[in-house]
Amino acid sequence: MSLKFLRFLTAGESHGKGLTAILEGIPANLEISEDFINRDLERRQKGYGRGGRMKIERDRARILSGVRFGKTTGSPITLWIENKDWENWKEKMAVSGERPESAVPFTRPRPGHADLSGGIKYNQRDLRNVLERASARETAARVAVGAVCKRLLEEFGIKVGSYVVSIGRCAPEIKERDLLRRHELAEMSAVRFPDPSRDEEFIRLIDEARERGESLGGVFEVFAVGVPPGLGSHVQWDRRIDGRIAQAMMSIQAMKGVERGLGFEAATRYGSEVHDEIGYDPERGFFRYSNNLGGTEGGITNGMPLLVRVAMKPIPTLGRPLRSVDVETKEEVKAGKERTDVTSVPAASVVGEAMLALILADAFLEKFGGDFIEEIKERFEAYMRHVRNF
Ligand code: EPS
Repeated sequence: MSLKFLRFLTAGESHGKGLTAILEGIPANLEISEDFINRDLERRQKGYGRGGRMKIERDRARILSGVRFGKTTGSPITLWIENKDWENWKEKMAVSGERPESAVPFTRPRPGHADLSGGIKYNQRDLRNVLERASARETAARVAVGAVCKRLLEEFGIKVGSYVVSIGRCAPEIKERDLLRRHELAEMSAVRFPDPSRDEEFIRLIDEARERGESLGGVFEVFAVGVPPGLGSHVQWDRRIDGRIAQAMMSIQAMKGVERGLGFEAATRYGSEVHDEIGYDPERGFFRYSNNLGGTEGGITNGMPLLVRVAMKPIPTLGRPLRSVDVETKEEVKAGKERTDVTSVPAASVVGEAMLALILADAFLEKFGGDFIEEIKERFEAYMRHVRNF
C-alpha cells in the first residue's frame, strides 16, 4: 500500500443504503465543514453525458465522527453519503430475508466490467454481488475523503485542480497556459474542458455516441500548485512519489494509463529537450526554466507544479451490448444492460483531484507529520526557511 501516514477505507454498494469512508491520520485543529466537502461531491456529479442516476442523487456528505465545533479532533473521520436510489432497491438489495422475485440475477457479464472476473473469484453467479461494489459510485466516497485532504493542503498553500483534455477523438487545442486558470475555465464548461467555447464539439460527439448505443473514454489532467520541494523520497521504491501517484490514479475505476509531465512524449525527445534547467534567484531560491518532468525528480517533488495525465477507457455498459456468455446457461448472449453514462470523464477528473490530494496530504504528513495543525505549521515554516537558504 502506498499510503505512509494516512489510512482510509470505503464501504458501500452502488444501490445499497449509502457509502461510508473512514479516514484516519488527519491532524487535530483543522477547520472543516460538510459544505466544504459537498462542493466537491456536487462537482463530481456534473458533466454532460451522464445517465439517469445523477438526476436521482444529490450527493451530500455527513460527518459522523472526528470533528467537533467545526474542527478536527485527531480522531478517525467517518463520512456518510446516502444513496437516494436505495428507495428503489430496498427489496432487491435487502440485507436479510429471502430473495424476492424482483431480484432477478444478473448473469450476462459485460466485457470490460468486473462482472465475470469478480464472479469467478468470489463464486457469485448473480453478478450483481460483484458489480454493485465495482461500480464507480464508490468514487463519491473517495471524493469526500479527498476534500478533507484538500482542506489540509490548503492550509499550507497547496491547491489541487483538474480539467479534461479529450473525450474520444475530440481533443481541441488548449490555449490557456496557466494551470489554475485552466481549472477555472473547466469549472465553466459542460465537460470540464478548459475552453467552454469548444463545448459544442464535445456535446455533439457525446450525443452521437448515445444514439449509437456507445460509450466514450478520454483523458484528463490533474495538477497541484504550491507543492513544496521534498515530498516523497528517492531512497526506496515505495517512497517515490511518482509511483504513489500512479497507483492512486490507476486505482480509479476505468483508468488505463497515467503519464507524468511530458510522459510518453519525453521518450521521443533528446535529453536536452526534456530536462528542466536550473536557475537561482536570491529572493526565490532555486527554480526551473520549464516543467517538462511535471514537478518531480528522483521520486521527490521539486517545487514546480505537479502534473498528472490520466487516460480513462469507455464505460463498459453499452446501449448496444457486445457478445457475452450467460454464466448460468453458458449460451451466447448479448451482455447485460444497466442504466449508465455515455461518458464520465469530467467526473473522473474530479475523482483524480481527490486521489492526488490524498497522496499529497499523505506525503506532506510523512514529511511534516504531527498530531495538530499548529505544530505542523512550525515544522513547515522552518523547512521552508531551509529551502530558501539552501
Ligand atoms: C455512478 C453511479 C452509477 C453509474 C456510474 C457511476 O449509477 P447507476 O449504476 O445506478 O446508474 O451512473 O457507474 C457506472 C457507469 C459503472 O459502470 O460503474 C456514480 O455515482 O458515479
